[in-house]
Amino acid sequence: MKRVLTYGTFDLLHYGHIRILERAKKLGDYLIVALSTDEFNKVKGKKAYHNYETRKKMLEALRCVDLVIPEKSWEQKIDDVKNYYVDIVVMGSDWAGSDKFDYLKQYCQVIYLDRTEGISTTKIKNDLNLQEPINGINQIPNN
Ligand code: C2G
Repeated sequence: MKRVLTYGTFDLLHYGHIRILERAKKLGDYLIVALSTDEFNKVKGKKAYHNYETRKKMLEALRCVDLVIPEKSWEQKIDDVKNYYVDIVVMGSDWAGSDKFDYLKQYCQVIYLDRTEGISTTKIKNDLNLQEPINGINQIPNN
């Protein structure tokens, strides 16, 4: 059982996200997504359109995702790799060589996959000229 781990905000889920998740899954048998919490997004300087619970539900609905865990800090990755017996950490090529990931090579494989050109959450927001969400209308119902 080869276990793969990836990290991200995955806001306004789009085909660039789907492509990296599907390619990551193909590298092993079990895919864990460490999803940035709303609080950690603030640390990253990001404000997600969907909150953590909504982003988590959307990822959990994907056939290629086996488990979603919270990403709460930059420093949790070694513990994640050890606690979840991770064989491979996968990230998009925009993270290639980053000091946020390359150090994990002493604990597991680190693979960077080509980022999908032409799509990003920021592009979607800009193209739609999205305003701040009106409370409640953009959350997945609990049922
Ligand atoms: N991605 C991609 N192609 C795109 C957009 C994103 O391959 N067009 C990949 C990114 O490279 C990343 C993943 O999708 O591997 C998630 O992207 P984001 O949600 O933007 O995550 P990011 O802000 O890069 O957070 O600790 C690491 C961070 O949490 C990563």
